[in-house]
Amino acid sequence: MKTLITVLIVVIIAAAVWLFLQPQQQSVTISPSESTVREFTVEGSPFKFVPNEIRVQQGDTVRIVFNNVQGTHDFVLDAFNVRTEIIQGGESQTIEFVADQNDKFEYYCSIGNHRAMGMVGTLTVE
Ligand SMILES: [Cu+2]
Repeated sequence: MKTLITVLIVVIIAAAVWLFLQPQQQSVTISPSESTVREFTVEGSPFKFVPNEIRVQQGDTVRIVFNNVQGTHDFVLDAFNVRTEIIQGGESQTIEFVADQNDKFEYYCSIGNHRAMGMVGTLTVE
């Protein structure tokens, strides 16, 4: 009986600690109330991105759904350290980041010479 009570107390303390930690972890990442999520769908095909221009406000959370229409491609944005995996035509992958720098940034496909062939676009953070 004592063991059962001890186990119950430990479980309750663990749950309390867990509940206590949850909101803290959320507030450390980003404060969702202050950040607008902007979602864009970008299509990749030989050898272009559509659209090849994206505009957001500084502080926005940017979600990019990369739809690969044809070929083998990825979507890379070095400035924010995000990239999709290399995916095949018909596949899709989503990346998300906070646009915390104010400037123009190039996104591109890192496969072979695709970047030089025109698989580039500009993200403008205003
Ligand atoms: Cu490509």
